[in-house]
Amino acid sequence: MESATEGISKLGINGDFASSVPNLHKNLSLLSPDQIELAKMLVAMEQSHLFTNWPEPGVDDGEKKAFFDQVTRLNSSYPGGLASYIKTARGLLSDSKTGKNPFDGFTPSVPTGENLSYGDETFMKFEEAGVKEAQNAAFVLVAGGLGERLGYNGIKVNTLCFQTTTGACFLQHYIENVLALQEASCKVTGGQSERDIPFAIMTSDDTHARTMQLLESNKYFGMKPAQIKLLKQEKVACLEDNDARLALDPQNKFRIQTKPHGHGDVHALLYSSGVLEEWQRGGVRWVLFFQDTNGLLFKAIPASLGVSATKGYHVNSLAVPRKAKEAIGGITKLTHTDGRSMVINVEYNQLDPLLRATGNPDGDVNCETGYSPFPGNINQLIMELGPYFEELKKTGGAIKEFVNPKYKDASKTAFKSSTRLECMMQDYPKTLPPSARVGFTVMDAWVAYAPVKNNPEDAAKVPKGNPYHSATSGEMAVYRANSLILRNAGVQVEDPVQQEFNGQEVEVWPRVVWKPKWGLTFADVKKKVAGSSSISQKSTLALKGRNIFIENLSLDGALVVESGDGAEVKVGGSVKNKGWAIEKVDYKDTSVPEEIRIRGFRFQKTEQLEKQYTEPGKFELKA
Ligand code: UGB
Repeated sequence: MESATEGISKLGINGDFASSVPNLHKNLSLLSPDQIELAKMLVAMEQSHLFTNWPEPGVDDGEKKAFFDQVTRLNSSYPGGLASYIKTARGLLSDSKTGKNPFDGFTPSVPTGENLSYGDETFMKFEEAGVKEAQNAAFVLVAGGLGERLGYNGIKVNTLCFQTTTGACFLQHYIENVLALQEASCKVTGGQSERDIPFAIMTSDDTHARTMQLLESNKYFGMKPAQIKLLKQEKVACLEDNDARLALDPQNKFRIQTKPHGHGDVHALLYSSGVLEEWQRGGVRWVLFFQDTNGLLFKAIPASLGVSATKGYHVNSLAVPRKAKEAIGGITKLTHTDGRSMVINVEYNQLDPLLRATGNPDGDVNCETGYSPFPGNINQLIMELGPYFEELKKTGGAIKEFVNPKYKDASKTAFKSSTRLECMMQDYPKTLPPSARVGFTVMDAWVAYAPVKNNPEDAAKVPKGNPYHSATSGEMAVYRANSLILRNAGVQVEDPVQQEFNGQEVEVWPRVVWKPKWGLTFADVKKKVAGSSSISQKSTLALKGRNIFIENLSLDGALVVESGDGAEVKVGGSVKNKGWAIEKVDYKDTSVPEEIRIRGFRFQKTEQLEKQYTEPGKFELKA
C-alpha cells in the first residue's frame, strides 16, 4: 500500500510547498487526491493565509475535511473554477482601486425600441402573436434573493400575497398565469393536447427549502411536478483585500466566508444543469426570465413575447418609462470610440455618473415628458433559445461581473468589510457580437410593473412623484391596472380617491381582481364584458372562474363570484351592499401580522354578495 507521503510526492508536492504552507502540508494525508489538487491551486493563487491557523493532524480533522468540501463546491459551481474567480477578482479590484470607469470610451444615448400602448390594435396584434408562441416558451423565475430592502421576514415570492382581496402568494399567481397561457396557446393553435410549459425557479440556500415546501404542500399550485425545476445557486467566496485573498468566516476559521453572487447566476445554472439542452430537445423556442414580486408582469408577457416573435429578437428586455433616479436600471445605447455599440441596461447607481462624465452636467434627470429619456429595465428578458444556447456553449453562462468594495478611506487600500464579485442577468448581452438582434419593448408602468421591494420607512422617503415600489403600492397597482383594463373594455369604473398608508400617498381604485384564466389578455377581457356596467370606487369585485360574463352590472359594494370550469355564469343587475371598507394599519403595530402591516391597510369585510357555481351548466346571477 502506498503511504500518504508517497501519494503526496506523486502529486508533485515538494519541499517549497512544505515550507511555505507548513500547516497545510502536515495535514495533507487527510485529503483526497482531488482535494490536494485544490490545495495546490489555492497555494498557487496566493491563498496560503487560509491555512495559517490549522492545528496539528488529529485536531479538528472533520472541520479540515469540511473546509475542502466547501472549496470543492465553490470550485465546481463557478464557470472556470475558483482560480478563475480569483483572477477575475484581482483584475476588477485593481480597476476599482484606480477608479477605472467600466464604461470608459462609451457614450450613452437614448435607444429606440418598440413602444406599446395597452389595448390598441398593435398591442392586441402582438398579444395574439404572443399567445400563439407561448406553447414554445419556458419560464424562469429568479427567486434566490431575500429582498433585504423590503425587510420582510419571509421569502417574498412564497409568503407575500400579490393582493389581499383574495390573497394568493406571488408564486401561485405566477404559476396560474403560466397554466392559463399554456391552455390559451393550445386553444388558439388548435392543438389536440396541451404542451406543458416548463417552469424553472432559481433558488439559493436562503430560499430553496421553503420554496420546495410551499410547492409540495400546495400540490404545485396545479402544475405537474415534472414541469417545475428548482435550480439552486451557490454563493461565492468573499474577498478580504485588493489582492483577492479569500476571506475566512469570522465565526469559523475552517470556512471561507460567502455571499450571494447575484441573479446573473441564472445563465450558468440553466446551462450547466442541462436544462437548456433538454428544453431545446423538447422544442422550446423562447426563454422568459422574470423577478419575484411583480403582480402585473403577466399582463405584459403575451404582447412582449409577440414582439420577440414578430421582430425576431434574440434578446428582448421589457421596459417601462422611468423617473430619473428611480432604483431601476436604464436601457441605454452605448457607443464606443472604436465604433462598437450595444443596447444594454446601465444600473441605477451608474447611469448618473456615466451621463455626467460624458457631457451631461445634470446627470440623470427627467426630460420634458416628466420621465428620464432612458426607459427603465424591469428585468423581464425574453431570449430566443437557439442563439442563447449557442452563446452559452461558448461562455458556459459566465456573465460579466463587477465588484463594489466599500473602502475604509480614500487610499482604497482596505475594505470596511469583505466584498465579492457580483453579476446581473440583464448583463448577458454584453458578450454578444454586434450581429445579435437585441431589442426592447416599452409598456406603460401601470400595466407592467409594480414590484414590492422597499420597506414602508424607505418607501415613504422616495422623492415625490417617483414610484414607491412597496407592498402598499404593489397591491394598489393591481387594482388600478384591473380597473383601467375594465374601463378600456367599456365598463364605467369610478375615479380613484387619494389615500395615505404608511406615509405613502396612493390612488385607491375599486378592488377588482380576477383569476388569470378569466382574463389573460385584453381580448379575453373584452369578450367577457358586455352591455353597460358600472363599478363604484368603494367596490370590491373578485372573479374566480373562467366563464363569468359581466353584462349590465351595477356594482356598489362587494361581489365575489366563483365558478367551476364547466359553468357559464352571466352576472348582471344591481349589487348594492356595505362592502369591504379599507382600514388603516400602522407598520409599527406588531400586533398585526407582518404581511398586513407592511401594506398599511386591511379590509373590514362588512357585507358582500358571494356566489359559487361548482356544477357544469349555464347560470345567471341577477341581483
Ligand atoms: N435574485 C436572485 O435570484 N439571486 C441573487 O443573488 C440576487 C437576486 P432585487 P436589484 O426591476 O426593479 C434589479 O434585489 O438587483 C433575484 C435589476 O438589477 O429585487 O436591486 C431576487 O430574488 C435592476 O436593473 O433587484 O435590481 C429577485 O427576484 C432593476 O431592473 C431578482 O433577482 C430592478 O431589478 C431581483 O433582485 C427592478
